[in-house]
Amino acid sequence: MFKHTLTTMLSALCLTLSAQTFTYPTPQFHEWECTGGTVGATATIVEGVKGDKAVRKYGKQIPNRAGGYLIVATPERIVLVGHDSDGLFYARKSLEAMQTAGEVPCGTIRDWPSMPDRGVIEGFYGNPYSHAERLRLFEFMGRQKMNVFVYGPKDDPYHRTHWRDPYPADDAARISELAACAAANHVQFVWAIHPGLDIRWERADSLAILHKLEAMYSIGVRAFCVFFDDIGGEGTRAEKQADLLNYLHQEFVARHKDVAPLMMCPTQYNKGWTRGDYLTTLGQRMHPSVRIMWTGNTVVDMIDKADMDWINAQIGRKAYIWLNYPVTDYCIDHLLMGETYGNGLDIAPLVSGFCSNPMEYVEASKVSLFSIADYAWNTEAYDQTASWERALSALVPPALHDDFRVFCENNVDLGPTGHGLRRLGESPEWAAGEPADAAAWFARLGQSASRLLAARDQAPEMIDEIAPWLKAQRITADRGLLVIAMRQALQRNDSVAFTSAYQTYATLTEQSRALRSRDFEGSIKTAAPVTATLHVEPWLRAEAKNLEKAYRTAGHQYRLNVFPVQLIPDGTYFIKVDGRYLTDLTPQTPGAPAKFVAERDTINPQRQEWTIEQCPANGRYSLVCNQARRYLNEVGRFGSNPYSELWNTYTISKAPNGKGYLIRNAQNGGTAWWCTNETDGLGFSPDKPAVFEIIPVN
Ligand code: LOG
Repeated sequence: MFKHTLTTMLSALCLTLSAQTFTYPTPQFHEWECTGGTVGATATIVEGVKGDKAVRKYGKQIPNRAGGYLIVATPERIVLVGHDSDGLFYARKSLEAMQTAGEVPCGTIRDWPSMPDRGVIEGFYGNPYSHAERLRLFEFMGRQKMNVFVYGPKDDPYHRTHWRDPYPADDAARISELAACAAANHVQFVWAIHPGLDIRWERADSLAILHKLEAMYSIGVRAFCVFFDDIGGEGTRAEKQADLLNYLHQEFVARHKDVAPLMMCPTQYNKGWTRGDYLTTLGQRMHPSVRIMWTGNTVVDMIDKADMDWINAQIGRKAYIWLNYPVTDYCIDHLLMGETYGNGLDIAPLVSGFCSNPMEYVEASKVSLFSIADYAWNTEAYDQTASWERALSALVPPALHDDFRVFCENNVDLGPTGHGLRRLGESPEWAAGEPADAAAWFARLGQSASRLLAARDQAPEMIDEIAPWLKAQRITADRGLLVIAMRQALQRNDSVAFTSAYQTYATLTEQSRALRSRDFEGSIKTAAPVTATLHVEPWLRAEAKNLEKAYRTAGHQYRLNVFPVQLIPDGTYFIKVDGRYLTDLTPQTPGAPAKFVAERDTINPQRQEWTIEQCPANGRYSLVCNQARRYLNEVGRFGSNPYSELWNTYTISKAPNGKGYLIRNAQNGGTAWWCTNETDGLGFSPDKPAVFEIIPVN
């Protein structure tokens, strides 16, 4: 009785702290049989859990799964029956969702979770969530039927760098409140410790961890995890990690009646990083109740059945998925607001849990978290688009829905990164190139950003987070309109209008580059928001450059100085160092190195002739040898992969003494200066550039 009252008080507390919720869409139930008609406004509600007298007659219909529930709705009565107290809670959440969506149809719902653990892992580098953000998140998770929150922010010192130290009293009180609020929302609060950076495998450190766990227990935490990710050296030893977890299992979990089985994140937490017998050692040596986390084939990956079969065989148990999506700590200039897709619909029986590591922007992350919750609850029936649509209507009021949709559609892809994940579907109207009415498209893009910024009060938490990206969106829209104005001016031969549009375009581009998201002093830096980077931004840059070229070609002389300096005009050149020519000596050999040769090649002069062009999209230069039209790649060879603007364009600058040029790899090709190597080929140096002559061939 007391427990019930306490829980009610806590959930009231959480509700008063919560953000506004909007039309909450009806979830996708496992079984829903509608019998026609709707439930009357004065219908009575009967509640119970399996075995309760009031609901005894429904016993056989209740799904026999932890967290499962039954709803029987007739015009006069709604019966909510949980398989257990979680199930009853979910029955209430489903009823609430149906009520906010409209009238409740009569019929029978049988529903249960596909995956046992479904949740969020605050495991990113960057600003940890604030206390209020976490309280709001737990309420959202309860509504979405997520049941696990793993607390492991990389930038909480008491989690990682100063793991041995106890939390100061204020922090401890907040964590205690978090654990209680999570519980009130049927979310298990899992506190993680990250000792691997400096752990010593000796008794003092085992005890230090044990004491820290006991301290967290004393403030109400009942579930624990040990992280060994992103470390090197001593901490990475599988047998030592396993022994530590076994020790904690025996000395801590087994001695408390109410502590959940342990979880751990291994050092080799993805297949790409798997070496030797690390995983099998963990699997064989560690107590079978310990759940082992796994991010997939790489750090950032979606998970399918073959992946699960592989890892489960290694560790002798079902892996607990740590999905690195929509986390952006490795691509902080982007927001990931698109559909959540790519995870197998057949893996539910193979996982022990499924948690998402989100962005440091908690509200923006909810678009994806909403869908991950849908996916983990009813995996087989998951529909990425329908779920995304439902998420949008749950997260902003109806009046903002269309504008928010435009925003989300234009923040989908994360661009090329070392982790390799890309996301399809951004700016859908641009998928096949410039849309028929690009001006209307840009106008709508700008208006929707302005309206959302002006509507801040209607969804303050969300709009405050995305405001820097909305500002970027507004500038992108204006730049788009200016590029179209340039095109029209050129058609009219109006050089004044053309150059002034260009200048405004250039100013806005600079303004956009100067935008910053909120400050952060920890392990990652402030984000410089970018938007619509998959189709629209490259189009803008290329189009502006092409129009400038067309303007020059048409013979306009007016204010040519407004255009960016092109150090090397597009053309054909010799590239020389110390009097030697850069040459394609072996044009038939794929991937052969370019060589420096002392003599002019008079038989095949094109072997030493290079087409140098400024890339209209990024202002850097590509270098292509005229012998076989092969481009030079970032390791000084003739590339055999498809040419890439990101990898295969170079920065060219004047040498400090004004004679000759320095050439440098850029962006994905790294930042190495070009020099020469011992085999007469191109070398690379972090600090000793060679000075090249770039001489026009004429
Ligand atoms: C970290 C994680 C980070 C994520 C994405 C794991 C297990 N650890 O490469 O804290 O948010 O990748 O950058 C990680 O994923 N390391």
